[in-house]
Amino acid sequence: MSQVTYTAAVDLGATSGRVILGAWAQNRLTLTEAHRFPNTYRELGDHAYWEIGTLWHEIRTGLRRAVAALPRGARLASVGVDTWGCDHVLLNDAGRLVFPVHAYRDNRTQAGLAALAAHGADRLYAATGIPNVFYNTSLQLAEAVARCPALTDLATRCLFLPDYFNFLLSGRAENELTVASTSQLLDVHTPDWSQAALAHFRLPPAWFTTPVRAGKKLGRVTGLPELAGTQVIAVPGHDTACAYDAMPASPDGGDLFLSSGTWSLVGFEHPRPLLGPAALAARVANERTGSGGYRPLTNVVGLFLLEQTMQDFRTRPQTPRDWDALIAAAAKLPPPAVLLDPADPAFTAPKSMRAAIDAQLKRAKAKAPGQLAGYTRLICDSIGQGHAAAAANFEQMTGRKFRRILMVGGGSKNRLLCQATADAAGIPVVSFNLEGTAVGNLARQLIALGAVKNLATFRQHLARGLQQKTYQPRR
Ligand code: LFR
Repeated sequence: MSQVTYTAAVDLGATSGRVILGAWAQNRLTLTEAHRFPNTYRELGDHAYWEIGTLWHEIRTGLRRAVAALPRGARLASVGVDTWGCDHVLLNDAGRLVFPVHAYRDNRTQAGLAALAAHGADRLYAATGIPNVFYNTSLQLAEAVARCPALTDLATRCLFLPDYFNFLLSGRAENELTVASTSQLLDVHTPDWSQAALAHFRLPPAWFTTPVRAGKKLGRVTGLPELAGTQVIAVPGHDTACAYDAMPASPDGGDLFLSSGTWSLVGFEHPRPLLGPAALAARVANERTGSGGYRPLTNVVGLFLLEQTMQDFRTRPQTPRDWDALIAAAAKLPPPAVLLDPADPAFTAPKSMRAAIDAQLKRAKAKAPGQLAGYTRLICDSIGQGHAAAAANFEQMTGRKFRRILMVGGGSKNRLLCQATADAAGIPVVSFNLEGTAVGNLARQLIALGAVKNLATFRQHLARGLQQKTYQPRR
């Protein structure tokens, strides 16, 4: 019998989390969803917090189910954790939380955002390669320290969410590079913290340790008897880094990457960071790859627009069939006369997304759609246009010419969005039926375990077995 390597990915998104069991045999990866659960932040007074205890409970439930799903006699070799970027915990030496875990959509960073926009954003961009955005860890921590100065005495360590779950699983506290690179606190030219950025935001350098690379073995799982012997491996802690790792890209560099979910992350792999005024104006974030390289990307507001609008309509498709019906109804409508500007700050965390959209349309003297299908059409066309604008910016900045857009994530199942992207960008979109974030997470574990030689080899094997659909631009 051929050998099978079993690994588990804990993959947390802002609206849902999952634990996926991967079985690697004969150069093929088979996924089993062991557990899926909803995630949301909760508001208390004026602030927004993650339910961190619930997330940990669901992770443990998922890992137990993953082990229960193993064939008799098989063992789980390792587990890795990825989450959305930027969010973090503050701990003391005993590993206790000393500050509640805020959600990045909390608007506590607005004053800092405006202050940095007025003064210093370009200097910090040169130091960190990260533009001034409301969710940055830098602004969050600066606000926390300014409002609660005792924190610099209480806390001794800052871990990002994947680092924290790795710590709960293994007992080892490490910062990991890819998620650290979302913070606006990492030096853009080295794999270590930027002392200039830490000083600017008045943050204690001792809170951070030199980030480890993906693939680092952190120790064995403790405190979960079912997982005795299973290794905890640091994978790219940032979900987007995992999704990019999983892209079945052609080695010639002609592919633009699009990870489409709550956010649309449009970018590519590049040997150098993109810096300077044009990159700053286009809000290019020079985040790091699992291999330590660069993946310049633009964050376009994504399907959050549609998810939130559905909440206003108090309806959401429950089955793939319901989704098809909504998308078909939206596709039949005439193209909207005016598209949305997805960069409108009013879309960040509105009380009502529908009202925020209507207000923008009113300013543009355009009529608001009446039905959910109309909003769906407007949102998909607008996001597609946002993808194309990001692609054009990258081409201009690098002199590259992209030949295809590779799309993974929830949005890759939305044919309206795929087609709108191809139409606006004028190049084919190839959408993959792929849980990109979980697959990238599993890939890094398999490489660390020696079951796969390297990422290029993994991508080659992956591309062979994937279902894909190509959307040609209609002009
Ligand atoms: C996507 C993501 C994006 C990041 C945003 C906020 O899940 O990780 O890459 O910009 O969430 O952290």
